[in-house]
Amino acid sequence: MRTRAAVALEAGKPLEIMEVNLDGPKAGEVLVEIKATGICHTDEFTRSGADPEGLFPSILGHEGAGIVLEVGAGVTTLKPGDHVIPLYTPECRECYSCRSGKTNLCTAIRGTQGKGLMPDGTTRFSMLDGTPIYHYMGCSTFANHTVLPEIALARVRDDAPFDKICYIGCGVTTGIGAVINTAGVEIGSTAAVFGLGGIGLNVIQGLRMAGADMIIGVDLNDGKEDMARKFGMTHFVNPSKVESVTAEITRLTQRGDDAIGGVDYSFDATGNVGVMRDALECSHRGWGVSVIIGVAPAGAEISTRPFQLVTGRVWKGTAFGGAKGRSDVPKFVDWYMSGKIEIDPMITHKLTLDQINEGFELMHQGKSIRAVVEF
Ligand code: NAD
Ligand code: AHE
Ligand code: ZN
Repeated sequence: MRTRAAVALEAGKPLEIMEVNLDGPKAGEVLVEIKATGICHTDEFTRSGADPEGLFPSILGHEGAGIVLEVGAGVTTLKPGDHVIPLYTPECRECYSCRSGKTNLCTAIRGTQGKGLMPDGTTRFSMLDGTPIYHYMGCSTFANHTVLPEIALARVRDDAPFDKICYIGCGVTTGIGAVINTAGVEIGSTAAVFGLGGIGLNVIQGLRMAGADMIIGVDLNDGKEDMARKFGMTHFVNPSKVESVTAEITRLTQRGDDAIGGVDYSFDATGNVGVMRDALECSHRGWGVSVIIGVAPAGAEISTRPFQLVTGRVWKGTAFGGAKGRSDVPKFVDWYMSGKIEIDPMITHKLTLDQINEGFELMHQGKSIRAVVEF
């Protein structure tokens, strides 16, 4: 079939909207009509050329929602008409990683996924002249239709709006999951969140759900403060307006019986390795846990004095908030539908596929939280 897609032809160039060829689903695969997709900073990371795994030409996008149109041979858990959310972290429930119960990082298809291919080592997308187009994160949601492995689709309830639940495909689950699954934040905790964008706001939402007392938000953009306060942020620090962000957070968290100060939990949602260091070093001596969510450019490395870890701080990372996609994503959708979590205010812009590059510009200008493309 043919479908319309935004194609990343070259690193650093705007996406180009065009008709592309899409082959039907092979065994174990599913054809999905994408109804809506968010634009996550990771799409920008890859579009820009900063992703060491970036491939071109490719169809980016990994935060989508849609409807199953057709299933390939052997698919048993999905049927045409089912509403689904694509999963860049699949859940096969059979590989060594899934069986371990210790991680959400299913390894069944990670090798081919990182090469922009379906599990059989081929691509379903091509240009009208026959040039193959790579898949992205196994999802390629910047296309009106896409093909995914069955294990990379979460079936969700039929009454949930696509233009909101697409965000559960990455940002919502990553932010809330980082708090609940990765950090395991307890009631009464203190926390700092670096980067108040599409992920950081969901970390804040997760911290409020977990019962944190003090939630310090950190962002270079003062324009992010109001929205973050609506989601539960109690204090705001703009690092460009203080001498040292770690000293400021230490000062805010010192109490009568604790002259040391520092947060119980911190989160990096910027992708900046200097910020990751600050996030670790503002966590409390003896027990502070710092979670890296941000994705850093090729070649970037983190550093700190080992003494920071010797004295009890723990550095962790999280992918997709530690969530197991097929098991957990339907629950996130239920939480949204019952009002337990909020999504609507974070979807600040709605665009058509033809306007998708405006979504990237809004992100750069710091004007959007999530721009969602509706097909
Ligand atoms: P975003 O662009 O919406 O938000 C980033 C925020 O960080 C912005 O508000 C920006 O002003 C702020 N910021 C940038 N540099 C800063 C600095 N030096 N100090 C303080 N604030 C700063 O991006 P997003 O969609 O929220 O994504 C955030 C990061 O998380 C990206 O690196 C993205 O690739 C990554 N990410 C990781 C996962 C995962 O599973 N680990 C999932 C989704 C996104
Ligand atoms: N390709 C990059 C890594 C990018 C990365 O870390 N991706 C996250 C999800 S970001 C979603 O917005 C992830 O899931 N990582 C686990 C994995 O297996 O990719 C690089 O640096 O090579
Ligand atoms: Zn993402």
